[in-house]
Amino acid sequence: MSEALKREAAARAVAEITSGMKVGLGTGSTARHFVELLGARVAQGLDIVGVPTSEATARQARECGIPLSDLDSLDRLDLTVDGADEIDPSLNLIKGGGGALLREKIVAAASDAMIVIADSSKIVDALGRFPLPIEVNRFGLGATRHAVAAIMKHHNAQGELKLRASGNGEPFLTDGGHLILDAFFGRISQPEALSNELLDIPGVVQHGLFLKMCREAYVATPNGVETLL
Ligand code: ABF
Repeated sequence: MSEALKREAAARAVAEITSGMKVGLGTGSTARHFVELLGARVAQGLDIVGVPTSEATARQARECGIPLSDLDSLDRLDLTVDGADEIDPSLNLIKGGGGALLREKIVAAASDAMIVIADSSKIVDALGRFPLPIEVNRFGLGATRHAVAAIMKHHNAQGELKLRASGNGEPFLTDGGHLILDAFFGRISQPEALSNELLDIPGVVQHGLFLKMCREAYVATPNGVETLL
């Protein structure tokens, strides 16, 4: 989908931001548009503070002149605006294709509301076509991988479990210094059970299923931006 559509979804979300708000700033190419457009509003006098969900977003937000804070100084945020890799009809999400899922989930959970911005390619009937990112500790990787594979089998996963690599072939490292396993399910029929089972594995730091966290999604189509509730 085109950058223009992502930008339209982002612009719809920027219209929700008013002075005085504490705003979680998402990560990814759609969220980049949001941060850029928000920065333009700040330059015009919008008085907000942003909490970034990644080092990349923090850098961009600083360049755009958005005042930043963190969840040590602020307990709660009004709103987080972020992208997603998949959105199901209940607004459950897969996130983490960009590798920022842990901070994205911490920031979204500390927010009174989460708005997702996306183009219509992210809409699915059921989650799982996009590989589920699972952030894991480096220690005990083999045992964690074995435990995740067993859960995948139990959930009838149709594909493999892969350690994510970065461009140079080395393992991808998250901002928190963890690794990511990408789990190809094909279709996730019991997302809540899967979420709980994954979080029961000691080496799993967090996973990319965002269940019942998204209040609404602004989805850009060639015919305009639709709001999904
Ligand atoms: C973040 O960026 C991630 O959770 C998700 O993986 C990704 C979506 O990226 P894009 O907007 O570039 O498709 O929101």
